[in-house]
This record gives sequence, structure tokens and C-alpha cells, in this order.
Amino acid sequence: QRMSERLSVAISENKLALYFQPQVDLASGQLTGAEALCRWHDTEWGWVSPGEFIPLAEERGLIRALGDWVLEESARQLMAWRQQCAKPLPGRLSINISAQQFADPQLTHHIAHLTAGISPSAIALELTESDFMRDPDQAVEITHTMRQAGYALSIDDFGTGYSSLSYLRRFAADALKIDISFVREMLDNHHDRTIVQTIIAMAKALEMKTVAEGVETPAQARLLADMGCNEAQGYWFGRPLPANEFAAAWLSK
Ligand code: G
Ligand code: G
Ligand code: MN
Ligand code: NA
Repeated sequence: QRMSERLSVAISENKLALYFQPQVDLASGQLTGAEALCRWHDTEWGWVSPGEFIPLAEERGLIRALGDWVLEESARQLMAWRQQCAKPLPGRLSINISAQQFADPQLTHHIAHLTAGISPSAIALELTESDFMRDPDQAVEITHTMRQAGYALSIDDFGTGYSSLSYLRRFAADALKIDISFVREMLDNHHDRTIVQTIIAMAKALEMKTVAEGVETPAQARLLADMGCNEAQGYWFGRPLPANEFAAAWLSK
């Protein structure tokens, strides 16, 4: 109870922060974009994990307000980088969308409104595989609207959410994000390695790109590149950073 009240105050008083994690092309090592990740530092409790406050926000009806803030702040930051940095962010900024935001039939319009001034071609929307499958027919409709508007679409945490192959084809997503749980033990566990290889093959067949999550070692990066995975994010390439540090590290030369 108390935590949800404090979260509510943090949202309305602009006390959340967005961090940015680089996404890189595995073949060239070039920056291909970034993922915006929400952070909350409470004066009393310190850093609260999004693994804790995002589900709480969903439970307590705060996720729309939080999601709106994330979208507005993402647009503000893209604009600021354009004005202040030697180079703008290449590719797209990936923004996480929760199931409850996704349930809004006006979502695409709402996103366009909150990110006014930023082209949809600068934004990718991430939805988890399980959120897609909650109401797959509605998801097919919404994802087509999003794609028509020019947003790219990624299926997050892929491999954990039981999509049927027929829906996967109809979702019209641009990218599959291979869940960290398969990447983590890929080098030692041949079952996980096979799953990763299979996801990459399937994505290719469906003309989607693959983005591996949670890449922490050069050996993982090399194996993924050899397997034909397109892009990656993870501590090996860069941790999520506050906007100014991200710009200094990635947008300065
Ligand atoms: O950044 P970290 O891995 O700790 O995030 C934990 C979880 O919180 C991840 O599943 C991530 O997708 C989710 N998350 C982070 N930022 C946001 C956000 O802005 N909106 C939503 N809906 N989820 C987020
Ligand atoms: O569910 P989603 O993919 O949006 O969540 C991404 C989460 O993964 C973020 O909370 C981010 O902080 C975390 N993350 C990013 N890179 C790594 C990594 O290399 N290792 C681990 N363990 N977590 C990571
Ligand atoms: Mn994500
Ligand atoms: Na994920």
C-alpha cells in the first residue's frame, strides 16, 4: 500500500528516471539504437527494482500514468540529444509497453500524441510475448495499426511466452528479442544453444531480425554472431546509463 502511494507521487512529481542501454549490430559492433528503461530512486528506500515497481504499477492502476511519463520523457530525450550531441541516436529508441497500455484501442494515437515532434521511424515499441498472446486477435489488429503508423515492433522476452507459430506470423513484428534466460547458459547448455539457434532460424524464415538480450561475455557475443543473430544488448556492450552518460559514451563521436 505505502509503496504504491509513493510510486504514485514519484510519477506525478517527475521523480522517475529513464536509463538507456545501447543496442549494437553483432557483425560490425556499430550502435543500432537503445532501449529506454525506467528507474525509481526513493529518498528512503534507495533504488527500487523495476521488476518490483512495474508489476506494482500494473496491479494498482498506475501503469498508464507511468507509461505516459516514459513515452513523454523518451520523446523529450530524443529531441534533447538531437540538439546537444555530435550525432543523434542512430536507428530507433525502444520503449517498453505494458499489457494494460496495449489493451487501449487508441494506443497508437495516444503514443503519437505523447511523442509529438518525434517521427514514428525513430521509435520501436516492445511488448512481451506473453502480452501479445493475452488477446492474440486484438494484438494482430493493434500491431498492424502500429506498423502502418511507422512504429517498429519488437517481441520482448521471446521464448518464454508460448506463441503459436501462426500468430507469430500475423503479429507483423520487426524483431524478436531472445530472452536472457536462453543466452545466459548458451555456452554450457546445448539445449539452450539449440533454442537460440532455432529462434534465429525461425525469425529469418519470418523475415524478422533477432536481438539477443543479456549478453555479458565476448564468447556469447561471438557465438551469437556466428549463429546469425543480428543485434545484441547486454553488459558486455554497455549497461543502462542515465541520458547524459549514455550520450557521452555513445553519441559524442
Ligand atoms: O531494467 P530492468 O531489467 O531491471 O527491468 C526489469 C523489467 O522491467 C523488464 O522486464 C523491463 O522490460 C521492465 N521495464 C523497464 N522499464 C520499463 C518501462 O518503462 N515500461 C514497462 N512497461 N516496463 C519496463
Ligand atoms: O524485459 P526487458 O528485456 O525489457 O528487460 C531488460 C532488463 O535486462 C533490464 O532491466 C536491464 O537492466 C537488464 N539487463 C540488460 N543487460 C543485462 C545483462 O547483460 N545481464 C543481466 N543480467 N541483465 C541485463
Ligand atoms: Mn524490453
Ligand atoms: Na526481455
